[in-house]
Amino acid sequence: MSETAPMESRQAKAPDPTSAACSRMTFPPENLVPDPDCFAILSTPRGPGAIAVIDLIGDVQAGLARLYPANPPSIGCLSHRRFGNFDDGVVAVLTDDRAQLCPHGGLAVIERLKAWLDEHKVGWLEDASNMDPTELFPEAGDRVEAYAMAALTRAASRLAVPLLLEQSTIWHTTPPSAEDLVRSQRLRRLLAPPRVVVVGAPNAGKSTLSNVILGRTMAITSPEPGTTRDYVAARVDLEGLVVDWFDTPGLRATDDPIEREAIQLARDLIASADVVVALAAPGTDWPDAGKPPDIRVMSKGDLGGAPASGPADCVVSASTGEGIPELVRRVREALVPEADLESSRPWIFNDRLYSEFIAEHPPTESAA
Ligand SMILES: Nc1nc2c(ncn2[C@@H]2O[C@H](COP(=O)(O)OP(=O)(O)O)[C@@H](O)[C@H]2O)c(=O)[nH]1
Ligand SMILES: [Mg+2]
Repeated sequence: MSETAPMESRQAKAPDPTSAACSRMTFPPENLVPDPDCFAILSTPRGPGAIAVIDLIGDVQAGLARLYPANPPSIGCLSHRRFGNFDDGVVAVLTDDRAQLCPHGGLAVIERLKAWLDEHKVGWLEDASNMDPTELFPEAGDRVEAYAMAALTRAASRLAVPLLLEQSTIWHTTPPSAEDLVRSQRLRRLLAPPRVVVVGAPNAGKSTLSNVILGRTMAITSPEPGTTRDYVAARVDLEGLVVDWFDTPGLRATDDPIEREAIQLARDLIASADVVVALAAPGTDWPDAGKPPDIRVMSKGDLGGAPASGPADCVVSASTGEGIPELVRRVREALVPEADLESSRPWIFNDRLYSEFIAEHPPTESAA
């Protein structure tokens, strides 16, 4: 890659000093150590990856001059650079207060990079959630877009992407109001994965069903009741909605102290669940989950019959795959209804943004 290739995108717009966004800008951000003049923020998720993106903010030119004293990269340039003696990658200087370092991804490289930045007095912001998104995304056209871009970097579900991209337009044409709060809260499940907890008696088929939904072996299944001794969790994409899926030990009375503790953990999990899926095999009872389940599923549908104590919402067979797409659809609908996704009303995806909006646009007497 050329040392002097011009930047093609992400050029910051000239700040409008009269805009609300400008008047609220603070640097360094509150609650953060103000010593260094330049800070780094990891903008890609912490974990293995091909490339990581680290944003530099503050007096970026001063920071880069310390990192590359012989030939500091200049504004508007993309260049291929060494990071200390441990990695190489791309440095993009967007403006005098904004640059990006793109080393190889992975925890070891990031840890080395952190130490290298520290040696050169570039601060590390562990948590960027206190920061004003207009500082992190100077290319955003307005505050709603800046907040939406910040949310996009963390959103778990791909269904969040089109919704976040249209919020700036929607907020301007249809101001958000209290009537949008409940739907907005459900839609936040697209940002942070909600919890789906599967409960049922031992041998109901919870682990077999969970394995089919996850497409891999997450829990040992066996005809021996009590095989799953602790709950097991995995993150799974249910056709665009990412959830944390929990398989639990069978709920039953037991004298085994370890199993009792595991069942108590499962009960705590049920209390914190966004959706509880109760499973009962043909001829068996629904489990006592401590609260009414959101979806009642008869398992082992290939065996025929019906649950002993009341009808099921749907029937699945982990053996034949029957009913699994319908169960996935029901879980999705219970968490984020299709109507929420299709709504053309604003999504209040961030509380701070909404508070600022209300402060600037107080409800009028007639609307109140
Ligand atoms: N016929 C049939 N058997 C199943 C089905 N799902 C699970 N089983 C069997 O039921 C037993 C208990 O299953 P498991 O998933 O370990 O139950 P758990 O205790 O609820 O986790 C195992 O022998 C499974 O092979 C199914 O859909 N059809
Ligand atoms: Mg099990």
